[in-house]
Amino acid sequence: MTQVVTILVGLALIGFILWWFFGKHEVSSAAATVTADRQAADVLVDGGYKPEVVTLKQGVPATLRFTRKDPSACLDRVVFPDWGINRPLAQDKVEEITIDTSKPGEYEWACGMDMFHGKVIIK
Ligand SMILES: [Cu+2]
Repeated sequence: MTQVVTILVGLALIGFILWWFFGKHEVSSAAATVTADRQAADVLVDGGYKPEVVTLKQGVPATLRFTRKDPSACLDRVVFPDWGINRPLAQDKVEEITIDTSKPGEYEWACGMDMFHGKVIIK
């Protein structure tokens, strides 16, 4: 009997880990909306970044629209170290950041203190 319970608890735990991993991944990733010769994606800044991963098409001019809802000073800047971008985010305002999509790759962004992270994937 004890063994059965142990196995059930183990399976439940594995299920939970899979759900956590898969669910989180699914929620936090998004592709940009491509219209004619431009693409854009919205990122909500509220206790982190939603989505955390934005996929962009290579060669199509791109804009990321950051909207900060979070009142904490922690998230009041967004930094893209690869492109030398360091932009203040005013609360409840949309900050548009133009992204150079000429080179494919993965480019991380972070808050001003490097605590919260997001990523742009260009392909
Ligand atoms: Cu921070």
